[in-house]
Amino acid sequence: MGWCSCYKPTLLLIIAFTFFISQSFAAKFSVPFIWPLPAKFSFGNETLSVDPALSLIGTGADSPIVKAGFDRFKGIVFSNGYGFGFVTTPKAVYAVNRLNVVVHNQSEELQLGVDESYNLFITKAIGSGKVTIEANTVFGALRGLETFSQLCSFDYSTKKVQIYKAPWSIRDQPRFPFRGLMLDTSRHYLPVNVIKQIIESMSYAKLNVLHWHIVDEQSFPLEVPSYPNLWKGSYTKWERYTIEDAYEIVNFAKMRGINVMAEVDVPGHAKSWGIGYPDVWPSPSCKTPLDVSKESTFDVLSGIMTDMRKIFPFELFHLGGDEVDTDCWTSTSHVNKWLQSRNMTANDAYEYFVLKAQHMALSKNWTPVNWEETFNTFPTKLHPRTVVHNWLGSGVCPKVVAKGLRCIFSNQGVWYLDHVDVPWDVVYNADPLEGIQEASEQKLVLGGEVCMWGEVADTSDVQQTIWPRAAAAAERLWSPRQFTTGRNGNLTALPRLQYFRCLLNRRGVAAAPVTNLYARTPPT
Ligand code: CP6
Repeated sequence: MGWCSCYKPTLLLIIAFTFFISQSFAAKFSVPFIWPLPAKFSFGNETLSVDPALSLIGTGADSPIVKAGFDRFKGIVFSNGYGFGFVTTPKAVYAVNRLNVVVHNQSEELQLGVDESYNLFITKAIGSGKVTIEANTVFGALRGLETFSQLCSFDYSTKKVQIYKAPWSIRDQPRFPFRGLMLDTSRHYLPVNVIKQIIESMSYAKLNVLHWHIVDEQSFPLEVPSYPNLWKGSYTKWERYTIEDAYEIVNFAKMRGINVMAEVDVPGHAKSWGIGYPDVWPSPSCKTPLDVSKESTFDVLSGIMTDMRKIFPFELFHLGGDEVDTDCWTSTSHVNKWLQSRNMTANDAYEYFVLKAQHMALSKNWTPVNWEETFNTFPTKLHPRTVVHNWLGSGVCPKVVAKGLRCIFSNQGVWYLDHVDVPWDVVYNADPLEGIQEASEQKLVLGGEVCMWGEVADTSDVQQTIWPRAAAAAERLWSPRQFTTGRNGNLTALPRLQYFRCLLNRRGVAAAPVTNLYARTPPT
């Protein structure tokens, strides 16, 4: 039996026995096959069939975003044989013919903290069924559609799409507003269509931020009209993103309720800028970090940001600031002279660069995000609106929020997907609120992000490196903590994640098996 046929859809019954010295304790609970698990759910014992001619009604039908989401839903759910017309014979009778989507606020503004809550009611009326999705925003409606799609499964004996265990009542909302996945298109170029496929798969797991680490030292693939030689730093002239490509990616993501957070990592990780503009290097023999002593370096940065601001409407913009080795600054004579004339140490200059970049981003009405080294090196100097992005271990977010700044959790030991030896449950059991007790401080943790660094993966294997482990983080970031922690989480997550991984496979996503047994110590 293959991995993908092990589990009957819809419901998992867990019976756990824990034996103590003189007493036995039994816990019994049922959990639906919905990933990530909704905040509140209840269900019954009826089976309802769904009409392949299902129509969308309600105020949601007025929204192009909801309508497009509904069409994607139908493409996924009714993918079994309907093109041949077997099932849509006039004799076939379906319980559910219409989907009523009620959206209270039609605004299509997608920003951090957008209301993604929804209610999903699947009821059995006399002789028929009724499905209602109710949401405050079109993006909440999309989340409800995703959940609905996971409750619909093709039944091979009746050749109908069925909803089991109706009536359903689901009231759902995310635990964190920022649920990210990072892609790195500098170490390996990823074609636009591949990025779109990854965005599409993110929507299945209700992830809502694509962190696009576009540029790094190895290549500069993005078109920047103000500095047209920058993308000469791409690997080849075919491994590039035009402005139109970037716009297309942002729009494709928005249609799925996903924001794109672009990154320009400065002053380290920027060597590729110098292929087109060698002046940004301290010298031709010492190329990183960017030359802090020249105003022209900041002109290039400003030009990049001005052009990118037109394509990236998300309020967060990532300025990097990680792994800055200042040796080239002190060893290059004109830069060293500049430091001395200003009575600055190399670390002062690192701070100067980061703060200048922050100021630029703020003046363009962006909120700056920086990797944690900036906070570790000059914690009190960062702008108060800064979002600190953790990666070095798990210690920094508690310190960041204690100082009143906001934090994103990406501990490299657990949430770096390029570390292929980290098993799914280590990803699953990490929690962004670890070590943070105060409610006021917990609110400053925006959420977390899994990072798919590009040194070790390209188009050939990026999806199976991301999935299913990114889904483990996605449930951590969406579902209530008590569902995912302790005995309940440990007992139900594995079979449900195996089911979700198969769902990804059915939808064409090359998700790997959940358990990489080679990463385990063998049983004794
Ligand atoms: N590139 C950039 C990287 C990494 C970082 N920044 C990185 C460092 C260590 C590991 C994985 C990735 N490749 N720009 C750190 C944020 Cl283990």
